[in-house]
Amino acid sequence: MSRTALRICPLCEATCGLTLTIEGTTVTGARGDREDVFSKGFICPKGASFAAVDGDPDRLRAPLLRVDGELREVSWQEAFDAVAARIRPVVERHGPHSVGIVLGNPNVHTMAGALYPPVLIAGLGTRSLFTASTVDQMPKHVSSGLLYGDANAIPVPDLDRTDHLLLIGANPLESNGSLCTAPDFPGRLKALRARGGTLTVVDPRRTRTAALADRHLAIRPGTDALLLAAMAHALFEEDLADPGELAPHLHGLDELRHALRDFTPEAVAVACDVEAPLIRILARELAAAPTAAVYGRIGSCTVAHGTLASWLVDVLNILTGNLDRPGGALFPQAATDRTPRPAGPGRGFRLGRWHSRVGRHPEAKGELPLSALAEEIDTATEEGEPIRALVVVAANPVLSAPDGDRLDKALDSLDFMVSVDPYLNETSRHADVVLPPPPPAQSPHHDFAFNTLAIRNQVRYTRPAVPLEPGRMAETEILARLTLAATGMHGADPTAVDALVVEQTLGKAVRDEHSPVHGRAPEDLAAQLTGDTGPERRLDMMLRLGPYGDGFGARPDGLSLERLLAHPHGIDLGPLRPRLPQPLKTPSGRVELLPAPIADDLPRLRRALDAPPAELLLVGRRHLRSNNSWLHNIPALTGGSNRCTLHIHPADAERLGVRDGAPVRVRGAGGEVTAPAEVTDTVRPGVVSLPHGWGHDRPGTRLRHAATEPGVNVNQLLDGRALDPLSGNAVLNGVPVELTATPAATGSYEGN
Ligand SMILES: Nc1nc2c(c(=O)[nH]1)N[C@H]1C(S)=C(S)[C@@H](COP(=O)(O)OP(=O)(O)OC[C@H]3O[C@@H](n4cnc5c(=O)[nH]c(N)nc54)[C@H](O)[C@@H]3O)O[C@H]1N2
Ligand SMILES: Nc1nc2c(c(=O)[nH]1)N[C@H]1C(S)=C(S)[C@@H](COP(=O)(O)OP(=O)(O)OC[C@H]3O[C@@H](n4cnc5c(=O)[nH]c(N)nc54)[C@H](O)[C@@H]3O)O[C@H]1N2
Ligand code: SF4
Ligand SMILES: [Mo]
Repeated sequence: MSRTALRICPLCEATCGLTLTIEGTTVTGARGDREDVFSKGFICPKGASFAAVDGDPDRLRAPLLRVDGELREVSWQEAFDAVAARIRPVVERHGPHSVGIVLGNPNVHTMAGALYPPVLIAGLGTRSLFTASTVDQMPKHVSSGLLYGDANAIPVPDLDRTDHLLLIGANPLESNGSLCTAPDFPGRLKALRARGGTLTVVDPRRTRTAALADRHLAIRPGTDALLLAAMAHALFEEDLADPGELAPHLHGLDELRHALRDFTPEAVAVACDVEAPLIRILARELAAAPTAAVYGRIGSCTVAHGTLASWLVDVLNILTGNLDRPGGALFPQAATDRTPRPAGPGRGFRLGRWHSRVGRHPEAKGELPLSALAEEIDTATEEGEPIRALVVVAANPVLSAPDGDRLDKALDSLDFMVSVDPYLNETSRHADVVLPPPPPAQSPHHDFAFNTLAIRNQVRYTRPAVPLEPGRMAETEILARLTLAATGMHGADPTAVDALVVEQTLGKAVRDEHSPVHGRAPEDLAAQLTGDTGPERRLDMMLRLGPYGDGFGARPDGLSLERLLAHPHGIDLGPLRPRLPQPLKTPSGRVELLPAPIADDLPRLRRALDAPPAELLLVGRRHLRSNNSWLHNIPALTGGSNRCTLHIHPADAERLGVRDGAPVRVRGAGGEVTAPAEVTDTVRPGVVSLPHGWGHDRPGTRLRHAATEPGVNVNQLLDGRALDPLSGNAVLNGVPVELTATPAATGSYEGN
């Protein structure tokens, strides 16, 4: 007999509600949940393939332990015993920083990833923390930290109400959006145009998003900061800079104007390959629109001036009065946010509180650059111990970070490595212990992170759609047990981790005079928590303490887990609302328009004006049916146009003797790969594009379908040295490369 169950999709940031069809305990289909308060039935091909993703026969079913060089299935007990026995001696002998932690992208798509890594990091006391953020959005965190005093205060474009969207280096028609959670992003862009609004897309490729736009600027990769600086300059010069109601909350407007004086449209035009009059038009359009939002993503972050570009995105929103107003870019307020404290000065945001040992990279948000992981393992210095043990949760840095070959070797040299991963892949194959989480249908879901980035305030929670298979362990319990094993409390009840967090959080809340539970007894509050599991009780606690919460009875109409469970399709909490100055945590209590680290980095941007452009620059791309490195094993999501080919413009192909379909050798600072050419005028001249997440041809993995069409690892072209200095973010776009048409131009694909 078949039944249905609701499950929020974990496969991208859009967080669509799905209705799963279930036969017995097997998911057999998925469709969009039309009653979902946020996604209203939208689904994409990935969500529609949920059953195949969930039921992939290559998913690991039991923990693996390396015995005599080989990974063998063992019991959970044996696996955690090994973790405890092997990590603790490393900590005791070499100190906490010799244990590294790597957190990958899916952690923001699981409850386990939101709730337990912070406890693990604090418990270990290690500074060797690396996450996918430094190959992604760290520049935006740094920019927000400096502007607003809070690295997580990221304004999102008000897609449904804006009159004008300037979209930079993002391709939501393939990615479905990022740092802007919006189910049916494509439909919302079409609606923007249908209501008379305008869409401008800045991208070196004519993407499907660009094809939808009123205007597409095929900018030279890596030069967006120059373009945006020139637009800001034009606003000042033409007296169009008018922050309006924001003015009392701003600090440094005159200094900003002065700092941008050299970046005239005429000065940047050659570097950006965008004509100066057009830059002025863009600035005027932005200022003239009744409301407008500037929004930048991967193409504006993973570049040499990523932090400056991210900062300038917000600067333009501020100068045109669009920050924090409907139709502009606003700060969401999620249900599990802390109760907002009254506006006032805060502690601010600091960079570089410590540095990486080898490359001396400053920490950002407590993290070191993922690009530096290999050297932190394979290079000894007098500074301190190299990393000798590694905890990897939901990450595949061998493919997603620069120079996978070096990282491959470095991982092999570790004393101990544990991976929490459903697959034996390019990274987890190096682990001594692999702890496989259950498939998503067996896991609960709540979007702690993405609700803070959503274009509408709303809250949804789905319980596991099917029970845990025998022999499976919930990922929340895996991470709780891993935390205990790694921090010297091996064998303790895993619910102790939740109890500890609850005790600390409630203890703090009752001491906080602005909390709805001020002065109450933490034990009484803890006793009121509902939920079947530790993670559910923690969700209940966060909801009840949060901005919409019931305050444990103080606001009887407020949110709680119980209330949420009574609304299986979610609860809409309304459109984004202006919130300033409350979110500001700068010491001045105002928006710091020209923070010192930004001002200090501007000379580097000025020098970029005179740098001769490389002949060929590499950029990435995403495909609608992809998800970084880990969906190439699903037959329904591969094939067709979802291939690892090198996009090259016809003029470049002709000049370099490259034929469509023929293998081309691409060389970069970190190595070379050979991929078939796809001659297309969707890339601008002087730019080639390879997607990331491919290169499934290493031995010792268990990704049978992915191995049939492995593709090549684009990140092998990088050596890890090119970083945005403020954020430590890898430069993944705008990378100089050289091409050689291989002589065997047979038209067939031979890989490397
Ligand atoms: N050249 C280039 N490189 C890039 C990018 C680019 O645009 N260009 N993009 C970058 C970006 S934005 C990101 S976010 C990173 C992503 O980089 P990563 O986070 O390293 O890579 P993913 O491919 O998302 O791999 C996630 C891992 O998690 C596992 N996994 C899947 N589901 C679960 C789960 O529920 N629980 C657990 N524990 N594990 C799970 C998968 O098997 C896989 O091993 O890649 C970056 N790399
Ligand atoms: N289908 C699919 N969806 C995904 C993912 C996936 O792998 N596949 N990954 C998820 C993740 S982890 C993330 S972070 C998001 C990313 O979401 P997006 O940022 O929307 O993703 P991309 O498709 O990489 O879009 C980046 C665009 O920037 C362009 N670009 C490259 N260099 C430059 C430059 O210098 N300047 C400008 N202006 N543009 C440039 C590229 O051509 C590309 O079209 O997507 C998420 N969603
Ligand atoms: S758009 Fe994203 S969240 Fe929605 S169904 Fe597709 S993959 Fe899932
Ligand atoms: Mo990402």
